Amino acid sequence: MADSKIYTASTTAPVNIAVIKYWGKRDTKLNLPTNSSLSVTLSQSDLRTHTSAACSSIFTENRLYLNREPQDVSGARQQACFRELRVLRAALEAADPTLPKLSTYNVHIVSENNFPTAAGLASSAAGFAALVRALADLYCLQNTPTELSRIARQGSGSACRSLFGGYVAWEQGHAADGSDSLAVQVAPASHWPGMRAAILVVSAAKKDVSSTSGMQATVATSGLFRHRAEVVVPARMEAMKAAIQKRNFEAFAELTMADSNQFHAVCLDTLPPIFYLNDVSRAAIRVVEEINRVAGKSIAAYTFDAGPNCVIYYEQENEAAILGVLKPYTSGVSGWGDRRETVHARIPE
Ligand code: 2P0
Repeated sequence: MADSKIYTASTTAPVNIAVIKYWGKRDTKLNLPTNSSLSVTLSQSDLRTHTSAACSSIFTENRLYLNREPQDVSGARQQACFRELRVLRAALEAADPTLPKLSTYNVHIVSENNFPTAAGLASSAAGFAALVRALADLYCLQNTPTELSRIARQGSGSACRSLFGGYVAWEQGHAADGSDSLAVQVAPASHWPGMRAAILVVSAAKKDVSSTSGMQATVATSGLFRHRAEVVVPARMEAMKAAIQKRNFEAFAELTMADSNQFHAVCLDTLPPIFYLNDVSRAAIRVVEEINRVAGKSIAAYTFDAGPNCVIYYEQENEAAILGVLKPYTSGVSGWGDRRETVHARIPE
């Protein structure tokens, strides 16, 4: 009898915010980076994508909805994820002929972000991580998160880091087929229970220059970029891993701020120059620099991705002091989740 059952799986994937930034590809099809990167995964309750996947022999086409809007599933990134996951499922079906042939069915996917999409808050990272995790669950795959990171990376580079919680390195790898360009957990969130992140939402608008096109313009035109990828980042990756292992916040903060600043310097060194920071972003930098000057050491660290929104890392013991200083710049600071790991704060335009 024909199998007309609808198989389903649901999952969530969190946003990650890099403290050593990915910017530049050596292979644009496989999303192979020119340097390794390292991120902190934010609390699932704060910024995340929720994704449900279904497949059935009665579905006549693949479909994907993001925030209730139909999306194009014919793109190379989506197709790469579908193809790779189907290959893994087909191998299970070949080993056990009693399994339903899900690898031959079309899929329907429904995703919702609980934060602004494409505003420099790592929406593609959570989005592709959730897509890969949901399909892996639907297909009952037993692959490790590192194995799945090879697939999520092909959806969006930074997505490979969102398959883990805590502190995550994406090791750039050197193989031409990308088989060693994978994410690994450096430490779980529980390793540093006092770590917090506040997000100052400067703007929820979609960014002007996408990361994908911006980083390739940088690779093509920036001289500073080569020095960053070849000399600066390899040393910083090691220093950052050591800072995390030792829970050395000062070292963590100084590396984080330096790497954000160099990433934006490389953007400015691109032709035509790319501006992701705005006046409010620069005001946030000055506030954090002032907090650290008054404290006599780095107790807060700013970082900015491909957009003007500011993420500030700090330790719980300094929360009152830091959020108190930020308060004039924010409205509606609220606690999120049980660990109060992330605070959304809005800086007026
Ligand atoms: C990062 N960003 O490490 C850096 C810092 C933005 C600034 O990863 O083309 O959306 O999909 O591989 O992953 C943004 O780039 O780019 C990014 P694609 P992605 O988080």
